[in-house]
Amino acid sequence: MAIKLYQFAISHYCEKVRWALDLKGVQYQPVYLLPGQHIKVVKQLVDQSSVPVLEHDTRVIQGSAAILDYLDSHFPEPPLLPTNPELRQRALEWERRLDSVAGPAVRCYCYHYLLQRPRLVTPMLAARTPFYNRYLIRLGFSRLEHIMRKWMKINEQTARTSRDAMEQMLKDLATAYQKSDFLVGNQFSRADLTAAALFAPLFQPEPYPVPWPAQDKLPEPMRAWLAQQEQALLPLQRLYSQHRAARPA
Ligand SMILES: N[C@@H](CCC(=O)N[C@@H](CS)C(=O)NCC(=O)O)C(=O)O
Repeated sequence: MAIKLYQFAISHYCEKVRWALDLKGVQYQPVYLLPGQHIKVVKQLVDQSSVPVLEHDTRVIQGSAAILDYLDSHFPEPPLLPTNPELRQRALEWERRLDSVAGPAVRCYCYHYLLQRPRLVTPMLAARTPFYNRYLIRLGFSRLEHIMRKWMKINEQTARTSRDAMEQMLKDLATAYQKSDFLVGNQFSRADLTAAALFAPLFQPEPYPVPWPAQDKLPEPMRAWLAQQEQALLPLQRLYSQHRAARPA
């Protein structure tokens, strides 16, 4: 049976898994879901509704870190972790911190501003799903915005705390990348992959399958803050261009 990845095109946790699959050259069938409509589909596979979810034969794995573990054990080349146990531990610690702090902060901050621009965010939310979903979203946009803000606790205050959390994390990453090309040891690992994938919405790389908005269309506070972060995002952009293999045709 083919490997299926249930996902949102826009989700940076899903991008983490897409990247790992592409890096390992694993062929898979992407199942792009529309936020909201995904619940019914995903809950047929697992109890919780969050994506990414990987289905392989009879196995269903939910959550980007668990999926990376699974991929490394079933498709070992190239490995996503160093062989040295201490370095492995350090890579996993980076990943845990990035998953729990950077992931939610990037999402909260970006949605806070993008939801103020329905025309920009609608094609991003509906990316890779049937074209009529764009009209569905536009028709029910205010309700969708309300649900998303309530569910993910997105408001002016949480956008500010998310911005501070991202700044701290980007400082720590910049310090690490000044010392070495990689977060752990002397090879690319899932720590680097996680950092670059979770911050990718801030530098909008080309292989990420959403129509990124032009910078000059973004709300001014977001545009100004992104301009300030340009330097700090460079090491992550470099990782992206050097290690993000394109999806096999
Ligand atoms: N820690 C999880 C986070 C996954 C997550 O937050 N997924 C979001 C999209 S970015 C989601 O599916 N939200 C909708 C839901 O939970 O139903 C992971 O690493 O996969």
